[in-house]
Amino acid sequence: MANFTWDDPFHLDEQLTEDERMIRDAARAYCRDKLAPRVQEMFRKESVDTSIFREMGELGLLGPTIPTQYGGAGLNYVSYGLVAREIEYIDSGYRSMASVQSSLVMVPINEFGTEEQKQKYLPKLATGEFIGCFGLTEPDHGSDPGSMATRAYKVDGGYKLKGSKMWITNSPIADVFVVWAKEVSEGGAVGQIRGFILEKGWKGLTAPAIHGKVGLRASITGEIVMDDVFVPEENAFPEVRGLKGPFTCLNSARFGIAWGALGAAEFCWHTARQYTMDRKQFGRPLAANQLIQKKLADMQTEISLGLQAALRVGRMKDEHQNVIEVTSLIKRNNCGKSLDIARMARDMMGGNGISDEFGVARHLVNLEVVNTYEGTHDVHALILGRAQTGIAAFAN
Ligand code: TGC
Ligand code: FAD
Repeated sequence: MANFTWDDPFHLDEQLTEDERMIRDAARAYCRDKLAPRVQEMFRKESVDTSIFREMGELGLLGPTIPTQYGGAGLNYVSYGLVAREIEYIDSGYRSMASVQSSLVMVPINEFGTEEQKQKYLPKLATGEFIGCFGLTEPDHGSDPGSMATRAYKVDGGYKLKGSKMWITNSPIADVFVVWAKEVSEGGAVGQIRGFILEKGWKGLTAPAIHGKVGLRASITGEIVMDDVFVPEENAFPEVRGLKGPFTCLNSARFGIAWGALGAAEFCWHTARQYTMDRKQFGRPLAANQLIQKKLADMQTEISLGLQAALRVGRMKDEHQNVIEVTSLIKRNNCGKSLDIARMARDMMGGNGISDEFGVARHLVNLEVVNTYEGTHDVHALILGRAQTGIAAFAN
């Protein structure tokens, strides 16, 4: 009879292929050896280390699902999820840097780009020579991107982009900007949402940083301000129209986040377990108390169930099944449960839980962000509510 493995009760490891395990192990070694030693300082100083993109690029961690002919690693979605989990075990900010590059910049260029766009941008994004960002959210339009105010005015030879994007991961350090705007015809009619690739240094394009974030401080966030930026026709995605464009990217990123958040939760669980076994109060380990063991059991249960669900969705994605709603289900549940777990772990560590030396409080504030971006916890509930009732509660 197989033994019970406390940190892998469903033997997830055995459900992976040898290649998937190898990729997971390579990502784990890099993250624990190279990323972990840097994170506390980066988080304290709210500073970003751009060399991380190159390091990840060398290991094939950027654009893992992108075909090898464009510099990607050509891996499956389960591998992408496993990598996200390893990165976020260290910090959600590092996973954000990687998932924006992979899912929100490389995926749309690969899915919707012309051959020239793919050749020009994907290989350099894969190595980390180019850093990418994705502009959908605006100051006045977050959960409701369909109401966006950014416009792409049709002009001779291309478009003039006017508007601003808010809360954009990587934007102050980005070389490549995937931006979504509503097309306006030469006659002035406002049309559908379209996607554009902008480059750093273009006239009228700026990306000021947003300072003072209390979470995700090891990842830089900024605005994208477009003051009549001329974008040549060859930098527009030719075919895709409407929200399907940006949402296709979000399907991939939300899937990665569902795995990543559990990586952060695992760190909190492992740390709280060790801490409560080592620390004695009332003459015995904290872990000897029933209340503590109940919390550890809750953490173990939610993480193990969440990982099984994420693996199942990964297999469905790799079989090209439609997983839009089920991606909302795991993004919402895994982020919400991970946030609960980080709060519980923080509490179990008493005053030390407040110190950034132990990493749990950092994960806690990071997970507040992760629970909000890529569709808030409640917005995903509304997506699922619509899918089971046929009634869209967010719209009239
Ligand atoms: P709705 O009527 O639902 O859909 C409009 C059109 O889009 C299509 N569609 C999808 N296509 C592909 N994948 C999906 N997941 C799709 N969801 C919808 C849909 O079929 C329809 O197509 P068509 O052809 O009929 O026009 O649109 P709505 O405006 O009613 O949407 C409402 C809602 C709540 C579902 C949606 O707006 C939403 O998901 N809001 C959340 C916004 C969001 O997630 N923003 C994320 C910004 S990026 C980010 O946060 C990056 S953080 C990065 C990091 O650091 O990791
Ligand atoms: P709002 O939409 O104003 O929502 C506020 C509250 O109202 C939430 O609780 C929400 O659930 C609730 N709410 C909204 N509508 C409804 C409704 N109909 N019914 C019930 N409740 C509702 N965006 C990008 O485009 N690219 C990025 O790279 C990016 N990176 C980010 C990085 C960070 C650090 C952060 C914080 C955000 C980032 N975002 C990015 C933006 C993120 O996607 C948005 O913050 C998120 O979608 C929520 O939008 P909002 O902040 O405008 O909140």
